[in-house]
Amino acid sequence: MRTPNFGVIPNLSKSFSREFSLEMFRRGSFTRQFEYQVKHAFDQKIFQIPIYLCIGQEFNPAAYSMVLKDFQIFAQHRAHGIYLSFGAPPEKLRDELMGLPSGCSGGMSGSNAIQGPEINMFGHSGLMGEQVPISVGAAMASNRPTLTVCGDASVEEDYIYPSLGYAITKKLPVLFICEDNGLSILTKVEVRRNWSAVDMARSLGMPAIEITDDPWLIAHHIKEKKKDLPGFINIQTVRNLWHSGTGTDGPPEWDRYQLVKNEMTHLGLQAEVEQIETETTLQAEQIWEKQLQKLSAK
Ligand SMILES: Cc1ncc(C[n+]2csc(CCOP(=O)(O)OP(=O)(O)O)c2C)c(N)n1
Ligand SMILES: [Mg+2]
Repeated sequence: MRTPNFGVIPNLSKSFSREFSLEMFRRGSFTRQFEYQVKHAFDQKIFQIPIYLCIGQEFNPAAYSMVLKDFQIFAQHRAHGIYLSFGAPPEKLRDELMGLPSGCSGGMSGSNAIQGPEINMFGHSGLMGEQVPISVGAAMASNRPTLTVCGDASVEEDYIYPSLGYAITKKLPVLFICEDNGLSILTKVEVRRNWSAVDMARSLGMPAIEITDDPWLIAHHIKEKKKDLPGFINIQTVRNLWHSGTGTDGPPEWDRYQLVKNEMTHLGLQAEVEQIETETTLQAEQIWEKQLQKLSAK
């Protein structure tokens, strides 16, 4: 069952330092504001490529980035938040979306195949789930800790099962995360399958858990899992906008952004949250304004 409380541990946020919560909030908030700028530019027809926004899911990568250091990263098409949270240059993502040679993939990939060498983030080809076997191969070749993120639909691809099986057989240092927004474009997960990704991973002997997208909960479980990899986490999360583009089909199942703000208030950090929101909004606006002004001056 999908719920914003799946697996929640009461008062967990209190076990993290104030600095941790503030920095995690800053990362999620900046991603959200950056994505709003992308939406704005797209709606103004500044560029007309397919875009895959992560609004609603922005605290997942914020949480990963707080607890994973020096991991190589393999993600799929909805990866702006991973790129930004781990600290790759936002200007290069902006330029990528605008098709400029200064973009993170030389302006050739657009939104769905971004890479960030600065954070060891590898690009994606657009073939759903291909990052999973590739990441397993990369982990085997390098023995480097590896973060592999896929969606609830890409986890259904037939190359995922043997990849997870190989990773557990060879004890490869891979953390697999399935960002389960319950949707493959528009098709709901319950229409597509009657099995769970966690059961699939467990059937191979892979330690696996299912949780909601509370960022403290994610950080807590990643901290545990990374001590003994490989491991698998299925995160129930909510995509607020369309699969591709900026539209919406109505209110989201739950509003994680607001729930996180409520939790920050419980932690006594309301004033800091307001300040961070002001700062990240301004930061994202300035990043986009600069390039848009340059373009209009041409
Ligand atoms: C092998 C393959 N089949 C189909 C597609 C078309 N396609 C692109 S994204 C997508 C849905 C992806 O869903 P999910 O993995 O859950 O990620 P989400 O978009 O929900 O974040 C589909 C069907 C594709 N890119 N590759
Ligand atoms: Mg999905």
